[in-house]
Amino acid sequence: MTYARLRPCLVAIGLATCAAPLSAAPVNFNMSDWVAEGGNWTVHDAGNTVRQTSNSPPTVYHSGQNDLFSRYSGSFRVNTDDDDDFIGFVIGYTAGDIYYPNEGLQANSDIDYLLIDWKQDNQTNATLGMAISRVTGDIYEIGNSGQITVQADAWKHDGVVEEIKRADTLGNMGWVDYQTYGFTLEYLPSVVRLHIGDIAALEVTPGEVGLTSFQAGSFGLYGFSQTGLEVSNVRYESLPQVSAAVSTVPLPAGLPLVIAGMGALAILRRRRA
Ligand SMILES: [Ca+2]
Ligand SMILES: [Ca+2]
Ligand SMILES: [Ca+2]
Repeated sequence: MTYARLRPCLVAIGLATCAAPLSAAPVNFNMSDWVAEGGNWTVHDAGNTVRQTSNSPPTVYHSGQNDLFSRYSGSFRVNTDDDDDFIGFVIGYTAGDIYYPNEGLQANSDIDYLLIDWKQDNQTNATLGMAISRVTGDIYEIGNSGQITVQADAWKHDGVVEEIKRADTLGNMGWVDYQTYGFTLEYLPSVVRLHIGDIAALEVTPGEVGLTSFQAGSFGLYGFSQTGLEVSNVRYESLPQVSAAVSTVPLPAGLPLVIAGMGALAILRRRRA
């Protein structure tokens, strides 16, 4: 191996990153096996499309797998002009984080995930636009009368729903009836990134949320008090797990000697200093 080929690996070790093509190619994700919690989620087109058709308390439809180190993309739309409430995504979600007593789930004691929600219009206690929040408690809310819903933490971004930041551009803009939006969402221990079409809507680090690292959990779709959400063509891609990747990069023969030589040089320099 020539030095020119060796060098990127040396740089990679120094920066704890590597340009090697370690991520899997994106694949279409059959959503038939995802997990519904609340709402009325139905699967169409052999798992290529899901719809949520209930004006319901907070509800999710999640992958049921660990989606840390992943990229999701796809499209969504609200297929009705009825109502003006919340759609969105959850990240780092664990089954039962929204506790539905009637569905036999057990209440989780350590709820902690991210919620990206998007409201179409202003309404009592709720602001139109997209935001990301850290959720640390059960946001299930019995009933859906105006009086109850508009007092819910997920409605107000209050209590167990701590709003972290509004989205760029979309933070003060509602979604549009019948409009199809493309999305790309990346979930890594060090960052969450969301693009809506060409808009870099959100980029959040754990430090902004009060964490040292984002945690394992599922990607999911979200609705609250809004019927007609349709999500299609979801593709999934696993991203390189950097620390593991670096440790498993095979060292070319001779490289350990190069590194040992560099270490000896450093010791000599320190002794001379
Ligand atoms: Ca509407
Ligand atoms: Ca409404
Ligand atoms: Ca509603």
